[in-house]
Amino acid sequence: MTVINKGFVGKGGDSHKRLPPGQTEVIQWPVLTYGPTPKIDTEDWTLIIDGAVNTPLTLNWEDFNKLAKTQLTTDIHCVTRWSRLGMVWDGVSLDDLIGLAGGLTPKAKFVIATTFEGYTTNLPVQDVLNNQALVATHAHNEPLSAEHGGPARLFVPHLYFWKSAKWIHRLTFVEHDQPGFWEVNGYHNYGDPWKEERYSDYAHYY
Ligand SMILES: Nc1nc2c(c(=O)[nH]1)N[C@H]1C(S)=C(S)[C@@H](COP(=O)(O)O)O[C@H]1N2
Ligand SMILES: [Mo]
Repeated sequence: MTVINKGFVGKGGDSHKRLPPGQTEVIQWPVLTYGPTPKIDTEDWTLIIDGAVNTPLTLNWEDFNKLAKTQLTTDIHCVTRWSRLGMVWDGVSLDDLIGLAGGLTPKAKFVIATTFEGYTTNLPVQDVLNNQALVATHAHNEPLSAEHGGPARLFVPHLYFWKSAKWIHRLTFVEHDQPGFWEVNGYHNYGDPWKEERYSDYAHYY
C-alpha cells in the first residue's frame, strides 16, 4: 500500500497554522448531503471509468477491492467553514484507475464525477493526478458509512469538500468543462480553500 502524508502534525499545538482562511476546526465529522442518503448495496455497486481514456471500463465491487490501496493522511475543508484535520483515508488512487483504463487520451482535460443518486461535480484533470485523489472506501480504518458516502466516494482533499462526491458511480474524462450540481448553483467552479474560492462571482450579487 502506498502511504502519503500531507503534513499531518499531530493533535493540538499549532493546527491553526494550517487552517485555511475563514475555517474552524471541528472534532466531530458533520454529514452534509443535499437530499436523502442513498443506500447502495455493494452487490449493486459499479464504478464506470469512461470518456477520454484508452479503454473505458466498469468495475464491480469485487474487482475494485482487488486493486492496490493508497492511504492519504490529510485535512478536509467544507465550504460551510468547518475543517477536520489529520484524517486518514484509504482508497484506490485515480492514477491507478486511469492506468487500469489504459491511460488518458489527449482530450482528457476535465473529469466529471457522477454519483448513484445523480449529484455531479467537475474537476480539472491535473487535480486528480499524482496521488491527489482517491475513490475512497475507508476513513480512519473504518469502512465509510452510508452517510459519508459508503461504499465509496471521491476524495480530493485539497479542494473544498463538495468536490469529494459521495456514492461515486462514474468518472468521465472530457475535453470541455461541465460545471456540476453546486457549481451551477453558486459555488465556485474550482474551490481552492486557501484562496477562499467559495462562491462564483455571480453568487456575490445575491
Ligand atoms: N453525492 C453527494 N456527494 C456530496 C454531497 C452531496 O450532497 N451528494 N455533498 C458534498 C458536500 S457539500 C460536502 S461538504 C461533503 C460532505 O461529506 P460528509 O457528509 O462525509 O462530511 O460531501 C460532498 N459530496
Ligand atoms: Mo459542503
